[in-house]
Amino acid sequence: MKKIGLLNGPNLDRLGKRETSVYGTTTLDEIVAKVEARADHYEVEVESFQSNHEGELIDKIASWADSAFVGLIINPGGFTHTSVALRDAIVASGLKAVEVHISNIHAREEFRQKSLISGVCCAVVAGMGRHGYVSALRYLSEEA
Ligand code: CA2
Repeated sequence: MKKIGLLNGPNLDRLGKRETSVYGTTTLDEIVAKVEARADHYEVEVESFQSNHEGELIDKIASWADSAFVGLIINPGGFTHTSVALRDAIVASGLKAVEVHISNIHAREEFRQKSLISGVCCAVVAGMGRHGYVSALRYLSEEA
């Protein structure tokens, strides 16, 4: 069975608790549960990991690459706009990656409109809320 990693970066563990007007009321646990349920339907295996620490996210990408994962769904959170290291980790992993943002980063502050991650992903979903994760899963389950 294809293995796909679901990676969420800093502060996404706070989803549904604060800033609900921007990020909605769905918690990260609910998003992960939804993705896992769809994974059964698409007959792929999903492993989820969230961290507020850049190095832990990088280590997880490398460990998934070493464990024969084929795809990566990544919401890098604030690291989207700052992390060359995370970008390099995605390239080094060889994983087919889809970048997901809950909000439409292109309709927000100027500093959010630039992603260091998009250029090393095969697709980007922004502004679809929790649905973006499920769309990314569907794509990777067929294409990765
Ligand atoms: O729209 C997205 O998914 C973001 O990746 C979310 C990041 C933000 O830095 C990116 O520019 C866009 C921030 C996630 C923080 O989420 C919170 C949720 C609840 C309370 C506080 C933060």
